[in-house]
Amino acid sequence: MTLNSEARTSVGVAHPLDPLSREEISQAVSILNESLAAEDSFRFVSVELREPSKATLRSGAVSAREADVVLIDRATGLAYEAVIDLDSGIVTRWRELGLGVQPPIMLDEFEECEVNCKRDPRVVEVLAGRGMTDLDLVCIEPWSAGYFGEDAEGRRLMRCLVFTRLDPDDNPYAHPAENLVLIYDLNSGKVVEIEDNGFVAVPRATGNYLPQHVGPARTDIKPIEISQPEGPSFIVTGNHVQWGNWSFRVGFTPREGLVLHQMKFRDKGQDRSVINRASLVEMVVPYGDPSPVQAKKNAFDAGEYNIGVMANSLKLGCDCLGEIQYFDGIVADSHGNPMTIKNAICMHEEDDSIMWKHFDFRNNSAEVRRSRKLVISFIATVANYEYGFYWHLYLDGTIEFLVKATGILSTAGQPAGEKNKYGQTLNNDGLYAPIHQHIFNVRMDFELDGPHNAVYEVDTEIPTDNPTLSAFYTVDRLLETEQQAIRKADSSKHRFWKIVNHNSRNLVDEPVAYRLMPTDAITLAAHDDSYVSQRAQFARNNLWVTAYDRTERFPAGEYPNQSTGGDGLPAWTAANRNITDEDLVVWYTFGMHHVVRLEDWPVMPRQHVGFMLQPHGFFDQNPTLDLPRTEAREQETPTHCCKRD
Ligand code: ABN
Ligand code: CU
Repeated sequence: MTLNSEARTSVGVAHPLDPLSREEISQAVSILNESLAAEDSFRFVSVELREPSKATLRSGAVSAREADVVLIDRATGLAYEAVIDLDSGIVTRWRELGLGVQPPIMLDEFEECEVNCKRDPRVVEVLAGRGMTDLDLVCIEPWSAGYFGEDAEGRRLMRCLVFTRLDPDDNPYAHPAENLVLIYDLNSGKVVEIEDNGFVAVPRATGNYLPQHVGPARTDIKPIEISQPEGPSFIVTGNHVQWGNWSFRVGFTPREGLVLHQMKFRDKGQDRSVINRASLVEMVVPYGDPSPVQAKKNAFDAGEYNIGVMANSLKLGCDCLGEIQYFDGIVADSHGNPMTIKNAICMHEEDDSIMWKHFDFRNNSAEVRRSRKLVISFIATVANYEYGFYWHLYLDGTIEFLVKATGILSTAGQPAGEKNKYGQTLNNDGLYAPIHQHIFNVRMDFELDGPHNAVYEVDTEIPTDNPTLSAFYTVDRLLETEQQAIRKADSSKHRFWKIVNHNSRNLVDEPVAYRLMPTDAITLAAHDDSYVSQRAQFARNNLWVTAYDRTERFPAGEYPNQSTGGDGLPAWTAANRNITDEDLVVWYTFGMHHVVRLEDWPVMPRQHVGFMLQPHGFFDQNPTLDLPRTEAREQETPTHCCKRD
């Protein structure tokens, strides 16, 4: 295919930013299988669209469809990056990554790892020593190995934790085999070491949440149906979405899951660019318990496991309610076969209370307009936890990103009856859940009215000359370089950050702007010298701003699995590039400081964290004045009685 963006759009589905189709994935894989990756020992970690450069997209020039492929040769332990030109069928780049660079863990490596661990007689023996004789009930959980000062000598390692079920639908996280770690090499398929840090009895008390365990469901919860008699207000053409004044393209990658491209807002008849590309690009979950096993739990669930590959197929009425538009996610399995995650992305509208209201008490009249949001989301299961990633677009130009965390705590065992200051005891049979954090990073390639933007930090200050003692005002400080823009939130200063375009002025001749409201602005609690802090430096600060470079995609580096640290944001910002009136990228770190509660067990009620981007002088006035009035209705007499005598 060599259609340009215009032509692709005109046929309705094909656009240079559309993810690779199943056919394109197969084509890229067969080109490699017939040439550089002909040996059986090759595995495909990811096959994804190589996005055209911004310059190509902007020019509307013909752009080749290209695939970025990451592979591993298990025989040698070496990993490779390849670029395939799908139009000409040529491998245009083939690069060996160097011994020790470990691409993300593949889905079928999970299963292989479990099977092979259970085949090892040494493992069988150590499990039996802890009372786990029924291997069908044992769950081997493949945690990423991380890096703790030891050279892995090119091995592709997992630190596998062990849990067991008491029966086939029992929750295994109630029964951790504490102090036991199986160190497994995914390339050789062998257990390389069994780390036994001392016997702790496996807790036996159950923690189940299925109806057969908790009993009959309550009957007082009546159905809620969302009805949109005239259908939803969005228009979907291929991967392009128009909703109210918003328009954007939906993308999906193995590493990030949902990606929003080319987000624009129509203002006075013109589509104004806001963000060119936005996605969740990394997360890290460090545990604060220094015990031998827990101290090494630091999953980078996006970069080490490819969180898009772990996306769920969403179900109407369960994961999403209303008039839903689904998008599939197409990825490759480790043999390069295309795999469709049906309904991986859900898009729908939600009523959102009032947008604005005023009651003019002098003439006794009220004007109200209702708000609604467009929700675009996906949910990934990363072993024990579920993460729902939700973009919310509002009619007034606000953008919100929320992560909803649910699923099951990662648990640990201690002697029954003991307590542990590093975690919450969950029962009296030795089960506890260590304190930990979930820290996320979102990458936003801002293009506010064009690519040349700048960022200010806005603090609220009290003037030194303050006779009334009541004065306060905001001070804008331009963050001129990458180093200046490594910042933490500061609620004592009511701090926020403002992305501006100096060349695009609003009604009062100020640069148009969006502001980033730094909510849930946590940073790493672990010591700066800790291994996890070295590897996840993005999580030491809330704000980073970099000069745009299409190769700078992931804040802990392209390959965080077993990384030793320093890659990604710390390396790029060491160049201290100018970020004033440049094409720039904003990276925001936020998250959930998870001090575990009893209520989080046995399955966690959803918690959410996130942040908001709001127009701040981007429009000349409230952009929702033209929203239609809605009909006031008489309350109908409830058909189902709500009164009790
Ligand atoms: N939640 C951490 C994790 C991810 C994948 C596999 C095991 C554990
Ligand atoms: Cu948690």
